[in-house]
Amino acid sequence: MFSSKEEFKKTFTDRIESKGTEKSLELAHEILWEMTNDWIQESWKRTNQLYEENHEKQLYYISIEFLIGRVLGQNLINLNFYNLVKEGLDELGIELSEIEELEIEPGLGNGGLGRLAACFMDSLASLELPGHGYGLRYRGGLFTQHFVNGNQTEQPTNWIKDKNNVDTRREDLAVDIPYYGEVQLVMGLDGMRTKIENPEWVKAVPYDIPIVGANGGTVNTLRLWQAEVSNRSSSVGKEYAVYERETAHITDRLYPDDSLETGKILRLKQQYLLCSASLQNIISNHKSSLEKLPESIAIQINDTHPALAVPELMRILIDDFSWDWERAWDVTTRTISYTNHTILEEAMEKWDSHLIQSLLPRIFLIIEEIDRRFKESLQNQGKDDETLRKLSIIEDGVIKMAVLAVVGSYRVNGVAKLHTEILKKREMKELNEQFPNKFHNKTNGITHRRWLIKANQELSGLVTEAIGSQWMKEPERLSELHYFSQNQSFLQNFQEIKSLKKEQLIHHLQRDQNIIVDPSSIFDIHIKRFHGYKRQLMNILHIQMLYDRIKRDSTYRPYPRTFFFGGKAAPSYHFAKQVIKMINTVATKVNNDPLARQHLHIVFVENYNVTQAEYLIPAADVSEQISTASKEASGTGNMKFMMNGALTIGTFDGANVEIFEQVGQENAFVFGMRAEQVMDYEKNHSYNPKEIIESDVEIEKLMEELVKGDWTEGKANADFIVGQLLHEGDPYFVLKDLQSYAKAHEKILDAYENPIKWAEMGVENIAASGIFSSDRTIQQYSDDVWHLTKVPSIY
Ligand code: C3B
Repeated sequence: MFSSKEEFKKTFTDRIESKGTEKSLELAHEILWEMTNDWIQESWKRTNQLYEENHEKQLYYISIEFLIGRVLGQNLINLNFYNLVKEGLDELGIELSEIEELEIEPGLGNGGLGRLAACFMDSLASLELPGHGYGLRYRGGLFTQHFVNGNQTEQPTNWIKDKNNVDTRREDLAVDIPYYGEVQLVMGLDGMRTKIENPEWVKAVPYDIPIVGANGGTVNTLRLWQAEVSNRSSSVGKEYAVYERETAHITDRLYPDDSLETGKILRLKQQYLLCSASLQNIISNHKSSLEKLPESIAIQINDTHPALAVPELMRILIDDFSWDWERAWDVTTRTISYTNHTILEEAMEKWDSHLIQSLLPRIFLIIEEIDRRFKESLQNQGKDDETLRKLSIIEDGVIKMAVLAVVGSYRVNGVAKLHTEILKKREMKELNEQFPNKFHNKTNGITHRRWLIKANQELSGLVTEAIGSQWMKEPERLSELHYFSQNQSFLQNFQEIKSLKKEQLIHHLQRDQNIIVDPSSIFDIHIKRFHGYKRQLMNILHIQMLYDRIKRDSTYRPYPRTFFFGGKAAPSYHFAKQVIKMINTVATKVNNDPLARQHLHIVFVENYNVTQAEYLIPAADVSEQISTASKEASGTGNMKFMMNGALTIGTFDGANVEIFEQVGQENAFVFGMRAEQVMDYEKNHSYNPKEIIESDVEIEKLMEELVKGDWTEGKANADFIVGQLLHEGDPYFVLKDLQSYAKAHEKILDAYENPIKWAEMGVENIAASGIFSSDRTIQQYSDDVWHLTKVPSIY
């Protein structure tokens, strides 16, 4: 972009002047955005040219969510221009961080699954691998959260502006998607074919976002589809205004629930639009060598939301290219692979057959045929009825998307070792036995470029000072920090940076929410979506126990702690919303109690998102990863905290298990039941929370207070929480693990008494975190599943 700071400053000021408008931060933002974009466009063109010339295998990652976060700062980091630009702007009296604050992050994801997809995009480009994303361009994104009387309210996030948008419209690549209509058999030159009569057409228009890899050489594409009216639909079977409204609705919002399958027609329309538009686009680029499709492309489906890619690819090959079934099936099942992200029963997608049959009649026929042929082959193998039932794609009028995805893909993976084992041994046991080599593990990762190099530039600088900069390319080299865990001056610098990041967070919160936090307190942070299994409830119950103890026991005066919460609840998830309400109520009580407030402070960060995470994670001393064992498929926040030197308090769940394995249990605070125990209790229905309450005076007292309404505002909130813990049988084992959790917290306080030792443990965490870079994950996918070849960029 510019070879020196002076050159940058000159270009920047020239461009500002040439606008001839009043100087403002907004104008500075606009100009910096344009300058960065100019540079990116060139690399983008060059990357695409290289891919075309080299005919390298391309990966297409289809995902209903891409939670990319703010873009400008990350692009400057990846282009290696961040410091130069920052210093240049400084000299012109402009704060780069303030420019960055003007960007509204596109909320195109709910949580872990969407953020994982974004990390993967960054790693693909940074490893110079030809991998692109396909997603949807939700106009209102995920909702913005506010608290009113402690209750969550939701508003759309309007991230799309008039100018300087992250994406570029590609009208030339728009495609039409048919919904409804009737399937007709027609006679073609080469035999019978099907055709959909009188469908309702919807136009899918792509918007492209450049994905800038490390050093700016490779720029891949994230293509997001937007639904619009199609001019093929001049006569639809309904009033045109209704058609217009319904069409615009399709990509209006992201479904705000990532843990509950909703079965709504609009969601199905979204899923099909994503799959059909993406596949039409992919096939139009590869139609000259369809036979070789599995050699020239790989398609990864991120969870089952894009599982309609399987029948859609079949449809295209059979109906549009006149292939026979066997040939189409062979190519489809060698092209598509699938990642499973959950074993929660309620999140497993199931679609009512009638719904698919009416909205997507041709797709329905193909799914039926896939199911029929699969069942036939199982019968020929002599499978019993029970196995047949479990393996059927369509059962009792319901289409099981996970089974469709497994049957239709060549490889299937879980996202952490424990999760993959549970899939293979329990949830998908029969499928695993049927396809013994299909299942494999790919433990999730996070991009260290956003979560360390960008979010914590100070720590990143310290690491480089100590071990050189090679770790940025090979993050596993962070292990060299191990030798610095005994180096006093390194430890001291680490502590100073932690304090600085706390100050930055405090400043941010003060500005955003007018909250004042004690920088010398322990920052204990629990940020993620609100869900029963993630057990925010256990955290707040523990704080109530601490409060009681402080009030009761005049010798108990623990070191001050600030407990941070952040996260959204799905608008229809009553349990999660009740827990949010209770946390806010408890916060008011504890924060306003003069005695307790000296030791405990509760901060609920409003509207938790990627931007907030970038403030919170580097400032953390303690990372809360306390899900009910067996429920969290992997978790990725756990990795981000570790990489920033926070210590984990956590259960043996998801990727926590591997984190403890890497860093050693002596450098973490491990507690609670194991997955096996939880699953046994569930199987035998043998957990009774009343036994815990009766045998533990502290918990008994806590329950009495809850029943009395000491911790809630209004009876409904109290009744609900008590009802969950007592009458609903405490489904997430909150009371069961509560004392073991409290003990782990005691250990945290003991450890914090020795600041040097604490810092040492933090450094050990950073040193052990390299393996959790998504560069490692992506390399493993590439080696084992996609078989991509690096395309070195020339610049
Ligand atoms: C999440 C899981 O809950 C996390 O454990 C996991 O780390 C991430 O996916 C990424 O693999 N998940 C999600 O965010 N949304 C879903 N629908 C299912 C899983």
